Amino acid sequence: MQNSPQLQVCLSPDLFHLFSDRKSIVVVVDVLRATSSMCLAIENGIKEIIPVSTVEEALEYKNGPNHILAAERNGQLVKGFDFGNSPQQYLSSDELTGRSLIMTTTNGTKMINIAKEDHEVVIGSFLNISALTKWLIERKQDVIICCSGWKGRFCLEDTLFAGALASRLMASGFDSDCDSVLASGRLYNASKKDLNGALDDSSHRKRLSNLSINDDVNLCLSYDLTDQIPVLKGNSLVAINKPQTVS
Ligand code: 3SL
Repeated sequence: MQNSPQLQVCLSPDLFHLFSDRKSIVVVVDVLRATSSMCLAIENGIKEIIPVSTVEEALEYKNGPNHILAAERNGQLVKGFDFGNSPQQYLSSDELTGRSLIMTTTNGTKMINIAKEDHEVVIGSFLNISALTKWLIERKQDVIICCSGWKGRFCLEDTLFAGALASRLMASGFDSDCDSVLASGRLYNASKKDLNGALDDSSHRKRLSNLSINDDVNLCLSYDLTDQIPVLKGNSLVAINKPQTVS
């Protein structure tokens, strides 16, 4: 008899060394807003996303043909960059189709670069949750859902998404001996009727509100706007199933 695939939830990049097993698929989550923006960018025609950890690394790509450089720190667009981390910038294909997006964000791209050393990495958000769930079930491999958090700390929005995905996977035959699977699932189930309300007094929600970034939050909490699943191949995130657009 085949064993059930195992599920873990890692609540912060700083805890990842405790979970890393060199074999699980890692789902990187940064609901507000990096992984939501990535899903929309791929949906709307970006050929690949190169996630880099620092602004300096992003600038090294400056003169590349067809490159778009995106940088966010502390919720704000970094000076000198045209693109940041607002998912609304990735809603229209006009400027995106066939181009490479070089992206650095405060937490999300950092989590990707930590996980990629020893694991297959895919990108999760509410925007692609059903397609991602189906794909993970079909793969029948162990999974670690990794929350990007905020500068090493726990954050509520990523935990709610982890709980949403964990609940679906556990209902589909995954097994787990991980209390953060239980905790995130219980938190999600208590909050799912009003995710926006559940986040109302959370630290990143307040941070974004102080910057007048509210529409992004509603967009990032929408379910299933895309079937695209960005997967890391080498240093680039590309769509798992999408034919490449020629630029
Ligand atoms: O931390 C990140 O990677 C970002 O998603 C943060 S923000 O939502 O752009 O502020």
